[in-house]
Amino acid sequence: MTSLTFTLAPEAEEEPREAGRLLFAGPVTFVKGVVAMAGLPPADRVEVCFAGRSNVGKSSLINALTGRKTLARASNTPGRTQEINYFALGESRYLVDLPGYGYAEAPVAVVAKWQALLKQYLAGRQTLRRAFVLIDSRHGIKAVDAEILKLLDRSAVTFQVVLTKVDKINRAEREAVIEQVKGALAKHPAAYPEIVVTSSEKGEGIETLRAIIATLE
Ligand SMILES: Nc1nc2c(ncn2[C@@H]2O[C@H](COP(=O)(O)OP(=O)(O)OP(=O)(O)O)[C@@H](O)[C@H]2O)c(=O)[nH]1
Ligand SMILES: [Mg+2]
Repeated sequence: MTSLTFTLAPEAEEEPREAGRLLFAGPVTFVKGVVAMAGLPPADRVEVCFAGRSNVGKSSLINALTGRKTLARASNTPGRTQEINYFALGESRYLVDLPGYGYAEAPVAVVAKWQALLKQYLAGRQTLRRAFVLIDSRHGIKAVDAEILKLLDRSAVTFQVVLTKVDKINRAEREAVIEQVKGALAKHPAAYPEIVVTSSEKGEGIETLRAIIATLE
């Protein structure tokens, strides 16, 4: 039963695909890195964020979407993004690169500070239209992810799962992780019913995601 509720996001139709292409071909600028809620820019436009465990590929996905290799800092060192980074897509949207959760190697006080900020942000940003929750396709949804999903449920923020790094797995593994995610999402009222499968490396799913972001109001 549950697996009927969730589907893979279909490829975008021509019109939203074109809207997405145009939006992301336009100017993209780094606005600021925020370390406290008071530093958030005015909530004056549609905002989407990219949340996920440390190293899942949030910054890489933003770079792939915008076609700019080094806009968001991506790295091999987990926990690299330690601020809430705001990027403006033209004048109409903010893309928000969040610090990763579930990263335990940094000093405890530092981790506690940025995890608290992450939670405040996810629960309290009025203009946040959708939280993309990135899940590494090699690992599926883990306990730390489920915790964030519960927070999003409580905050009534619609979230959409984006599987990352699918270039690293084979067909059978892909099907298995999709089934695992579908099952896990059934427990979450705030889950958007379509899962997006992506590879920032190969470009899979990027057009679809651009179209989704372009058509949010
Ligand atoms: N093969 C492959 N590697 C990827 C992909 N996306 C990201 N990576 C790699 O995964 C590592 C982490 O990527 P980041 O984009 O920095 O991850 P992040 O989620 O922003 O990490 P934090 O900011 O530390 O939370 C980097 O070495 C990337 O090159 C992908 O689609 N395919
Ligand atoms: Mg990052």
